[in-house]
Amino acid sequence: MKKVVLTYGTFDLFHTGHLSLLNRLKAMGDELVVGVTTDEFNALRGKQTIFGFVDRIQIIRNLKCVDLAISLQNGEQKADDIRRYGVSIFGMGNDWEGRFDDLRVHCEVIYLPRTENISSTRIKNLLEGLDRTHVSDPGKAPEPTASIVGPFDSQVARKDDR
Ligand code: C2G
Repeated sequence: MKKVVLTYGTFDLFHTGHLSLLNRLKAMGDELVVGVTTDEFNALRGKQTIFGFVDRIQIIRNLKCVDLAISLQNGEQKADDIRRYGVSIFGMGNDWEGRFDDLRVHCEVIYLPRTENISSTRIKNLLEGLDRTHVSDPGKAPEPTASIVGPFDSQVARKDDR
């Protein structure tokens, strides 16, 4: 039987931390289903994104490691999604450690280590600190882009080499 893995996220300003998490989750099963938060759900939980839902889900849908992208419209749909897609493993980054343990009655729940030093918030903060000079000469920026990219795991590197 196919092993289906499920995860959820906002995935604003998609970055290598997101990619690493999705690749590691895909490697744990045969199919990866990813739920992307809608703009309405984000508004309810006080989260504002740079990119809207349509752009965020397009990026997720087009990733090699993603088999199906769905919307996450509220906090209550998780058990239904697990049933609907025949999910064996529900996985999130460990900033969510313990927060989804109630789903253990439906499937295995795992929390994977987050990639250090990169996040959508950090990118937003970096962009806020840039002015015209930095945009035309990024080397002069107070925090060069390279410094916000965390260690790229070997699995992602291998996929890129193919
Ligand atoms: N992530 C990661 N490493 C980073 C940044 C994020 O592994 N450096 C992981 C997070 O732990 C999360 C996933 O990437 O599992 C998506 O992160 P966000 O886009 O920040 O999503 P979030 O707002 O945490 O949405 O109901 C659950 C929410 O939908 C989760």
